[in-house]
Amino acid sequence: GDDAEEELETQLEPVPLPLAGAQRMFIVQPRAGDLKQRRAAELQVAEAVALVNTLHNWTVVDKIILPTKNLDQKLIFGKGNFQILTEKIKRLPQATAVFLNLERISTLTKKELEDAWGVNVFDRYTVVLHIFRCNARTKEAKLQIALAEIPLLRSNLKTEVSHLDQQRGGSRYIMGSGETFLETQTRLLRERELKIRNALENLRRKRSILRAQRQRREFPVISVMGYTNCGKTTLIKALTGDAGLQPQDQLFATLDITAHTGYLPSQLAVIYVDTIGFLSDLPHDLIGSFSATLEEVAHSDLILHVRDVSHPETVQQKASVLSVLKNLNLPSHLLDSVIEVHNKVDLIERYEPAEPNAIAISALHGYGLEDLKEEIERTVLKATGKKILTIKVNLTGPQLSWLYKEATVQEVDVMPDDGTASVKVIISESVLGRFRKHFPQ
Ligand SMILES: Nc1nc2c(ncn2[C@@H]2O[C@H](COP(=O)(O)OP(=O)(O)O)[C@@H](O)[C@H]2O)c(=O)[nH]1
Ligand SMILES: [Mg+2]
Repeated sequence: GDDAEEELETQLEPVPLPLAGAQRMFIVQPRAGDLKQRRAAELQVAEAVALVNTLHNWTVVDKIILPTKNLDQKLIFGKGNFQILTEKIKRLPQATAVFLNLERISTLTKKELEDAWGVNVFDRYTVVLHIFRCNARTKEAKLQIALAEIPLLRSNLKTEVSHLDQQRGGSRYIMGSGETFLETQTRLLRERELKIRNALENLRRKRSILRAQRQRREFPVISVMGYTNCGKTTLIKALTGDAGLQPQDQLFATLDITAHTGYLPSQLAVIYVDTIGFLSDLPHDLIGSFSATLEEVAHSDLILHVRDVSHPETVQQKASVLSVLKNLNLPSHLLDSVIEVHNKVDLIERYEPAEPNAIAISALHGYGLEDLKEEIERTVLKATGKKILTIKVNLTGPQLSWLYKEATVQEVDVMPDDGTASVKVIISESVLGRFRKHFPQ
């Protein structure tokens, strides 16, 4: 029942990671070998910057690209470059952490670098995992993250134990059970992993029931998806203006900080949800957690697929977004109505989309946004079954204020002679039904 479930949830509370709270990051991007890799490294740094900016209390203080010959070896940088790096970090006292943009660094290397630099050092796996964790809304997503943390805990454990061994001159750290410390901890981790897997299995069975119980929402929800750095946040800002400062946002405060109110050309209010960004070379262990954080997308009314069409890998990126979307078990009407947005067209001369239905914009310069809003409105009205109607109301009664409250009033055309008004509203079938019932004619 619910009690057992709650107990399990507290047991599976994610372990605290050192990345919680505000971080001011210095990004270090190792570049393999020859100069041809320079452009690739620049793209990787841009992605890392956008990744850090995903969380509102993280900032980038500086970034650097450094060549390395030893990507797979213990020493990541040559002596000279390591010195440059150490100097640079010393001159950045405000930095709280170094984000070393490699998929994984060993716990040992991490410790050595931290000793040399005097700040925390994080690899991509840890950073990405933390972002996923902050984006996990559903129980399932949280469990997926807990699962992805297991390998991290395992490798921390190994280092911790070898550290203990060095201190005590042997591995005779024996608990009452006759197990060594390492054996006990390894067993606990294995048990934790098993529990998480079982809980996930149970949730999957229950999920369809939960979904059916979900309440109908009043405002259409639009999920904005795409690769990290493609311009999702810039676009949402451009579409909503300073909506974050408007009191209306309190209506959505329960939803999430990444939800923002915007208005379509006919004054229909919609909520834009900034989803977690796709990443190039997502570590394999994290694919499950990534999809789980996107699960909520299934409950939106419309998906905007934003592409950075100036990116050299834009075609592959599109393919991988579409393939993830297909695997999310989205309702087919949602999958079929995806609006493809081609962003950053200011970087390409005379851009013409290859896809006939795509909308070319520059979120940064505000180009193409009116077309986009119109397209969003058309699609949202269709998806939500809302209609734009003109209703005649008697001004002596409460009809007009009822409509203001329950629907979106666009225009009121008063006829002074007979005390009525023609009211143009955006209204759903169900609200219209209630209106007719309240105010029979
Ligand atoms: N040139 C250009 N840059 C853009 C455009 N839209 C976003 N950017 C830049 O791309 C980077 C990533 O944007 P952001 O909105 O944070 O991407 P997100 O990771 O998808 O949320 C930022 O430096 C933006 O200024 C655009 O239309 N043109
Ligand atoms: Mg963003």
